[in-house]
Amino acid sequence: MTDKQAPHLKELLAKSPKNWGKWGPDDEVGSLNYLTNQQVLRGAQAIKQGKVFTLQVPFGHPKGEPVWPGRRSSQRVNVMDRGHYLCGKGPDFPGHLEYADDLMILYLQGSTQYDALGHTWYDNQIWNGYDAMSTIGAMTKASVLPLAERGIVGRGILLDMARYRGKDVLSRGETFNHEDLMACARKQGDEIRKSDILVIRTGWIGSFYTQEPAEFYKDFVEPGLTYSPELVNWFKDMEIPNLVTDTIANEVTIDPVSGAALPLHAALMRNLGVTFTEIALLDKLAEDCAKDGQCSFLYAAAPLKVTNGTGAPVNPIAIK
Ligand code: UVW
Repeated sequence: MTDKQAPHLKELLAKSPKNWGKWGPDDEVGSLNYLTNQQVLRGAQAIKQGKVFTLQVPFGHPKGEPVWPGRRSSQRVNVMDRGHYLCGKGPDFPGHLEYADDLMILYLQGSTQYDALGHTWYDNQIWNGYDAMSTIGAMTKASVLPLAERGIVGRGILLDMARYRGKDVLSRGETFNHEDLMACARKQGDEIRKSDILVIRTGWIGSFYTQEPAEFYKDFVEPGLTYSPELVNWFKDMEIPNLVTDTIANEVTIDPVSGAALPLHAALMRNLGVTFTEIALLDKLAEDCAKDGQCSFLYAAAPLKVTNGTGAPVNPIAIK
């Protein structure tokens, strides 16, 4: 993953814009501030048919969950069930009510999830300029909790980049930029509007379920958005609050121009406060949008309230 030629993000992003301080010195939700009451109502106006789509990958699928290399799928253990009662070990409640219980161990970044704004950084500072020392032991600044407490609701727009390029799945390392997103929206008969929640489909996460893990993870370079100063300025000017994709890391893994890994985590999340929703499953929503021509919807999501969490699982909902 290390590319000795890649510049330090401090140099690459030396002139890149920042929203630090824009919402005060204590802000921990960044560009979610753009999702005002008016934006929620604008999202509600996108509901035309009452169709509901849930966008989370399932926990406990026989193949596990698609995860960033080095992380592991969740583990669920049944710790109470009928068997406990059969061998006389179940608690005997007055009235003889019985129950089943599960315990789960999971990476908070290991399924469909919101990254906390402090999840990635460079140069010892996280979102809003907080010291990266605040990540040690527990994320005491810009954790996922403030995002979870606020909730994320607005107008979502699906940008089906795979279908736009005539493919089921974009190729390893295939890139696109904001111009491509706008062209895709136009081809779908819509347009990206200010403060829209961008929901970008590449087909990548869907492909996890149709091939062997060795093939999926081989030469791991996901397709996705690629860094340029113009793209970052566009996100800033468009006041984009939230980037949702069906990839593990929301951007091409290695920027083919600079050689840096995940520079948009730095330029968008750390510097502009754009929230990232990763590992969404968008195939059913995309199929329906292609059929009925409606690619905008009310997007609503609330990650789990994990105090000091670096991220948290979520099951976003799109209502068309
Ligand atoms: C990393 O943390 C490397 O990526 P992600 O944001 O996908 O969890």
